[in-house]
Amino acid sequence: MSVVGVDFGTANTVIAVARNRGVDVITNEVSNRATPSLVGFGPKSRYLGEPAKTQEISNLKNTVGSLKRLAGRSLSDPDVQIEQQYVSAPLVDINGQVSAEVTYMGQKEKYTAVQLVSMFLSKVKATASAELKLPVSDLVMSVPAWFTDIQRRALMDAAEIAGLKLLRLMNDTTAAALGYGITKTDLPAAEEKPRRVAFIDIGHSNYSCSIVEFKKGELTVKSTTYDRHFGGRDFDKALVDHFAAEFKEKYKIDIKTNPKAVVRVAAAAEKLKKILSANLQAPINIESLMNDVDVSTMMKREELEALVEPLLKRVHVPLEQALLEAKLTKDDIDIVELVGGCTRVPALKERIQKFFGKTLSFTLNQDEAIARGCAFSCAILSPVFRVRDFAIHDIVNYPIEFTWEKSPDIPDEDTSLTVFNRGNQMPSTKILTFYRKEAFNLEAKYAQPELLPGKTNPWIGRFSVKNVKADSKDDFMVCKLKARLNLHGILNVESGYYVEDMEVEEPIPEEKESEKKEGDKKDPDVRRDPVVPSQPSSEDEHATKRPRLNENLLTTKKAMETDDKPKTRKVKKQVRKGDLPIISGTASLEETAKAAAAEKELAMIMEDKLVADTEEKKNELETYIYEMRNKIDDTYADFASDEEKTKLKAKLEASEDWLYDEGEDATKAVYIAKMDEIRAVAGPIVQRYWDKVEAERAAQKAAEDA
Ligand code: ATP
Ligand code: K
Ligand code: MG
Repeated sequence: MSVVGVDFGTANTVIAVARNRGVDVITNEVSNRATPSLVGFGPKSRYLGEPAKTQEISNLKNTVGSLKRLAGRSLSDPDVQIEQQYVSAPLVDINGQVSAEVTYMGQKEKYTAVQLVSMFLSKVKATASAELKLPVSDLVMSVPAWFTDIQRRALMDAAEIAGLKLLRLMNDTTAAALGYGITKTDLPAAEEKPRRVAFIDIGHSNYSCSIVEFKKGELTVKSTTYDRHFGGRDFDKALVDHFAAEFKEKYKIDIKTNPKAVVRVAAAAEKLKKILSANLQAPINIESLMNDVDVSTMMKREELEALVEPLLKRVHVPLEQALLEAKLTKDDIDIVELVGGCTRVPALKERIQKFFGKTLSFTLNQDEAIARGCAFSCAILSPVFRVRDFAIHDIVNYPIEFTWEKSPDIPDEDTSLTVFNRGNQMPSTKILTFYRKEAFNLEAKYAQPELLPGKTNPWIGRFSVKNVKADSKDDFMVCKLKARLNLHGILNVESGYYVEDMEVEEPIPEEKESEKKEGDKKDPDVRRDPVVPSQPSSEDEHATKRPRLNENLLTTKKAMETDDKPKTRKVKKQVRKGDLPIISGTASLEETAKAAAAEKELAMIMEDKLVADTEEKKNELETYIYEMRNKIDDTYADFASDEEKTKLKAKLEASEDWLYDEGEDATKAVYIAKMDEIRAVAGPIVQRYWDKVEAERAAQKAAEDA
């Protein structure tokens, strides 16, 4: 079984795998340690990753990037309109989901962002599988901490469609923190002051900061803040705008009227930007940019910094907010760790360093830290690896509330409750208690829509609780619902049950008075306040353990612990009497839709494979023709009669002519057949040659043995 971690970036995706000796980042088919997060469509097959990048400029209309930022969004969202500036294929709508319209195999097709992500993840799967020489299924993938429920569900669906099992969607900076902590042997002990590290990730589109406390064997995220539109691409765009104006004046060309020219300038601008991270000035030259005009100019680092000054002015904002929410000051931060490609920009480093007033740390590989953290997380969650236990306490970024219809029987009942607050621990389970006499519905939604990206709909899900009825005395059924913000940061009402008050005998606890009080508090006067979030988050499972169910387990365990006959007492307890079925409606795809998409994806994979195999057979044939032509008058010259030589040469020539004419675009079977035709002529000659080689070898061995 495979253990894989994936940093699915806006620009680049990095894949790490856990193997016996540790965690390694793997290379793709062209030996790169990062793969462009791009999907392209061609006349015969798709281009996934590297080939999509190679084809990009000649195939702009059919190439889609920004994949992760599109998944789970709607076309009308202003954020998606921003994204369209960076995506060369036209974005369209399918049933409320942003999609791209492309030409694939000569047909106009529309694919949802979820499908596009699953196409890319198929490629990730193939890359990892080729490297590991194993089928790949389990993985952990990272997302920006600000991703909402619907975005996270979209990525889960995409992974499933690609035949992957996502064990955890992990926040980017938390993954970096795990990679940092799990390899450190000098973390403070439980009773010591924790080590506090600020992790700052600035990538292609996105900037996040997490303040994390480390102790031996655990990390606790204290705060995570972000600027959702801050990254390398903003630098590139500032440069493109600058050069567009310069070229207009200097060369009288308007690149903004020519999409291909814009993309070429953007690619050159990105290169220039990288050079300016290490040099004070650099040239930019593009041949025949448009209208046969060659362009050439210089830029100084300080000029670039002036161009992005509006961005640089915002650097401190997430940092300040992170400290505020963690209730810490700059002096409390022991270490500032930078990750993400854009943190190589000297102006950003300077501003961050100045903000914290301390030397920055780069102990993590900036490009690989997040993928490595994900691979460690996958190893922790996977049964195949034994990993040092490391608990991960992440936090809730958006408060979530439940709302419900007022019960006709409880006139003064509230109809909403915020159950998860920003800064609460995540994952976490809360038990909600309702008093009802009939089936009821509740809805979950984000309590503060203004915190959400763009114009995200705050709705999360609708949950219908069935089989609820009054008891024989026409009294309320006590319904308990388990609301869980899970390892992925996705909310579900996972199960429901009902309880009855019963008198049970239980041992009198000798110690832990405080715990007893907590327990007593758990069920206050519920008639007035029908929804009681119980289970303090400190009791919740953490990442290193399998989901562990609580409350009820606790009671049964106590009831069973009667072996050593401790003193007991009679107490009134709520005892679980039966299950309540729950029907959930969420933003996840329906099973049937997912299955249909998975089937479609599989068919496209087969199509791609057939095209690749055909190409391979064609190349084999071409190589074989050249090889035979060279060898027939050389290596094989003494093993063929003149007549045979003439016949083979004629066959080779005919085959070559065919290959460059009608054979240019044949099927796999036809290439194989052509190869067999030549082999039929060449076979006896080659055989004679090998017989001779073998005879010589045998003779030599006999001489040696004698
Ligand atoms: P995101 O995290 O925003 O989704 P990502 O993970 O794909 O995106 P990274 O791979 O961390 O992003 O970083 C890519 C960005 O870093 C690109 O904009 C790239 O141009 C920029 N970058 C890489 N190296 C340098 C450098 N030496 N100087 C300046 N910028 C750089
Ligand atoms: K990345
Ligand atoms: Mg990134």
